[in-house]
Amino acid sequence: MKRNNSVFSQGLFFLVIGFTMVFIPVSHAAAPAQDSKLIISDQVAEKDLYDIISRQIDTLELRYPKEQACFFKIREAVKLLLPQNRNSVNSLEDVFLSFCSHLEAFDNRYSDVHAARLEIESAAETLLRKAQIAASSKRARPKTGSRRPGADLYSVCSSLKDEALSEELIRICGNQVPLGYKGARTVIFETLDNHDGMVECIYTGRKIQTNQEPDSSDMNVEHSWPQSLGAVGIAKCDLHHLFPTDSKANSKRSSFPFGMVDKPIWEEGESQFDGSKFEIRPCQRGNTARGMFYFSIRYNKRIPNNEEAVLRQWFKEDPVDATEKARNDAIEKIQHNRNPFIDHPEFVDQIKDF
Ligand SMILES: [Ca+2]
Repeated sequence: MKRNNSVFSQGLFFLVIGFTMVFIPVSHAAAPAQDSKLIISDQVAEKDLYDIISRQIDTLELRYPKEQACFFKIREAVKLLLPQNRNSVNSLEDVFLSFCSHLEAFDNRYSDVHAARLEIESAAETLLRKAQIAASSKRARPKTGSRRPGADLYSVCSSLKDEALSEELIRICGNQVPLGYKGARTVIFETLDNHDGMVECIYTGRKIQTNQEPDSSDMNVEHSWPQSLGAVGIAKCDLHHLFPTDSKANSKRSSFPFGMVDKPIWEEGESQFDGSKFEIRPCQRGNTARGMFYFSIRYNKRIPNNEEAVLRQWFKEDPVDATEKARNDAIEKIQHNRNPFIDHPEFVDQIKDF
C-alpha cells in the first residue's frame, strides 16, 4: 500500500476542511488566484470543479511560464479524477496524493502561491470525494429489506478467511451513504453520541452538556484512523471510526499510533500519551480496535504490525457490549452500513493480518 509520508502534504487535509462547507457561485472562480475567495462544496458539478482548477492553474502558469513541466503533471493528475478517466486507475486516492505532491513541489519553490494551492486542492478533494461516492454506488448493494439489524447479512462469512473474508466484508459494508464531514459532526454531537443531552469524550470520560456541535476548542471529533494516514473523502466522514473527544486529548493523540505507555508525559481519565504512542482507557479499547479493523478492511489500509498486536489485545480485553451494538445499529440507520466486527467479533481471528 502506497502512502504519502510528507508531513506537509498530510497537513493539507486539515487545512482544506474549512473550505468545504459554503457554496459560492462558480463564476467567482474566474477571479485571479491571488484574489479569489472561492470556497468549494459538494454541490459544485465535476465539470465546474475541473474548470475551477484549470483556471487557477492557467493563472499560475501565466505567472510562472518556466514551470510548464510541473503544470503539465498537475493537469494530467487531476484529469484522472474525472468520470471519463476514473476506470483507468486502480486507486483514486493515490491519484489525488500524486496531484497534491506535484502541487506541493510547486508551492515549496514559490512563496506567493499557497492560497491558490489550497483552493485547487479543495476542488480536487471534492472531485476525489465524488469519485469515491460514484465508485461506492457502483458496487452491488446488499439487500437489507426488512432484515433485523445484524441478521443474515454474513451468511457466507463463517467459512471464509483472510483475503476471501475481506473481500466478502467489503462487499457487505462498502456501500455506505456518505454524510459529508459537517453532517457527521452534527450527527455525533446532536444524536449518535448525545445521550440525554450529554456527550462524553471517549478518551478522558469528560462530559459536556450540549444539544449541538460544540466549539472545537472544547470537544472535537476524533478520527481513530487519522486523516493524514488516509481518512480522506468518504472515509473522513465514516461514523464507524469517528468518536467525540476532548480537544486536548484529541490533539495529544494527533496521528500517533495506539499502544501501551510506560512513561506518560500526559494522562487524563485513564488514557495516556508518551510522546510516540497513545494508550486508550480500558472501556474504549475494544470499540476503537473494532473501528480500526473496520477501517482497514473497508478502505484497504494496512495497520502497522506493532499497533495491530496491541489492537488485537485491546479487542479481547474490551468485548462488544450493548452500548456498542446500539451505536452500530444507529449508524446503519444513518449511513446504511455496519461494522462487521461488532456483529461478529470472531471474524477478527479469521483475518491474520489487517
Ligand atoms: Ca467498550
